[in-house]
Amino acid sequence: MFKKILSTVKKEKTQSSATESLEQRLNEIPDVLGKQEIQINNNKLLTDENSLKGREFKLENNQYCSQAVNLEVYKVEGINTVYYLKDFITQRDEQSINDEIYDLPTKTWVDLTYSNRRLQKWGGDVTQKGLENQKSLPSFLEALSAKLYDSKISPKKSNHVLLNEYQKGVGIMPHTDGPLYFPWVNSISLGSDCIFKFYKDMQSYRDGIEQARVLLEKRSLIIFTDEVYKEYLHTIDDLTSDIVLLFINEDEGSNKLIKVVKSNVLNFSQTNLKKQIESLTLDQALTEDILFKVKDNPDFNYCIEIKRDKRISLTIRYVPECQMVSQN
Ligand SMILES: O=C(O)CCC(=O)C(=O)O
Repeated sequence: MFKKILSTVKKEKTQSSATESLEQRLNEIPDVLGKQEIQINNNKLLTDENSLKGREFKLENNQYCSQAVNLEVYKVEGINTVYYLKDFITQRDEQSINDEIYDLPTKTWVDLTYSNRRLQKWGGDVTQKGLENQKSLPSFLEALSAKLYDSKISPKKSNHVLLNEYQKGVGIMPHTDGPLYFPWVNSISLGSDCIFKFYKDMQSYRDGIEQARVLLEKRSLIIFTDEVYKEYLHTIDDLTSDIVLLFINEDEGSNKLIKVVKSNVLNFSQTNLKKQIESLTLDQALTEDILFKVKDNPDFNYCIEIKRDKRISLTIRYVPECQMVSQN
């Protein structure tokens, strides 16, 4: 088990399979977002509007509903304009949203030919001219868009959602979301945790110099905006598990509750994982194979392996509507 983790760590250092196939993927897709949109349009995404009518969807109330949310509280330390909100939706909501997604007519899924990932696009077509063929969102997505706007988390009422379904082991290549969206992404994770990485540019990605690593737990919301939206690339590696590295103060003793001093994921202190780990003693965590020793690393002495599962992300954004061109 330990050997396996070490080899995963090594694999991560060499940037894994995402890098191996990157050149090939980039040659295939000069403009990632553009290609994605073309792919969708070519598939003539036909939504059975009638099947969506009359469905009412209500989210459960939680801490993000009662009053205006002060986003600064959720800022990820160490990178500007990235915010992490754990448990943005409840477990029951996660299940109901999942049910809604798989109740949708199957023709709403678009298989991406260049990736083992499929997606649904809701709200209309994102074009150079803005949002065309605008359609209202299905009730469950409208409820999420409203929750983000009503809680003052999102400055715009989102009108567009990309729903990505990742099988275990599948990620997304490094990309920016491009200039067609308002530069503010709300992304909700369902079904699985994963590590989300930011790179300053493609050269940094090629050189393996990452800017930030953020753990996205299921039911969480990540927001990125401004410079990080416009300039940085974001990506999820094609891995079946993610490794979170930790530095734990061993002087505390092995039968005292764990205290994590630092981690390689910037938002560690904001996660449920921190709570879970720090409710255990070092002895417990080691004997239960929750924590593993890391050798020969001056910065981190333990790690956790988080197995991936099938994951769905909801990328909820605002696209400015088409400008009306005067006929005169
Ligand atoms: O799965 C995610 O969280 C990210 C999705 C994404 O990057 C995108 O839709 O552009």
